[in-house]
Amino acid sequence: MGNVIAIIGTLVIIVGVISVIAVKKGWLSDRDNDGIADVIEDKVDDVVDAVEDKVDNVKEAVKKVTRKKPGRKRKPRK
Ligand SMILES: [Ca+2]
Repeated sequence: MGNVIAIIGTLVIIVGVISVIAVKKGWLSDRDNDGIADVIEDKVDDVVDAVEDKVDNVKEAVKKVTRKKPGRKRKPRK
C-alpha cells in the first residue's frame, strides 16, 4: 500500500512539473496563472468530485448498516 501511495505521489509530482513547464512554454492554457494547466485543474476537480461522491455513498451505507433498527434486538441467550 505504501508503494502505491509513493507511485501516485511521484506521478502527481511528475505531472505537476510537466504542467508547470507546459504552461510556461505556452503549450497549455492557464486561466488563473497558478502554473497548473486548466486541463489538469479540470481533471483534478472531476476526480475530487467523484471521490467526494464515493465517500458520501460509503458514509450513507455505513449509516444504514450501523443505524439501530427497532424490533431487531438480539435474542437473549438462555
Ligand atoms: Ca491554473
